[in-house]
Amino acid sequence: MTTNRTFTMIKPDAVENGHIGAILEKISSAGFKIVAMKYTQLSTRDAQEFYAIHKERPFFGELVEFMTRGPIVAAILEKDNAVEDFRALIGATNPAEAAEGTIRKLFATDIAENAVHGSDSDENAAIEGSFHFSGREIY
Ligand code: RTP
Ligand code: MG
Repeated sequence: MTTNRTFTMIKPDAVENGHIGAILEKISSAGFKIVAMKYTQLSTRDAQEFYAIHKERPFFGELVEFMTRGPIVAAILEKDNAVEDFRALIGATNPAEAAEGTIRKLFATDIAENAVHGSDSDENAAIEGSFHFSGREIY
């Protein structure tokens, strides 16, 4: 994966609340091209592995339970400066602190159920994209 890509998930809360279409529209309007996408559900093991970096945090159990409770949309997005620009588009982790117009401000419930994931570095974007997609699923 090259450095003009990032990885995202539309999380179970946003799927449950019917926001898939609106979130994809925001992503597309902001100039991101979808190069891979799937509708899927994480197993407990998947979520524990995906969020392994947070395994010592007090919210880890709650995070794994949340991320596995229903389907998600996983996607790889392409744009110049993708990682940084996508983090700006989604807004702060806590929607109460997220800027107006950001995806989390518009669609998140709270700091735990915050509608979307965005990779935090080029290295993690590559790791996370490969976690969900094989080379043949990326166009
Ligand atoms: P993400 O990885 O999902 O894009 O979110 P992020 O970088 O903005 O936040 P991070 O610190 O990586 O946390 C990962 C996810 O864990 C949940 N969380 N819950 N209850 C809490 O205090 C708490 N803090 C974080 C959120 O779902 C957060 O996005
Ligand atoms: Mg993070």
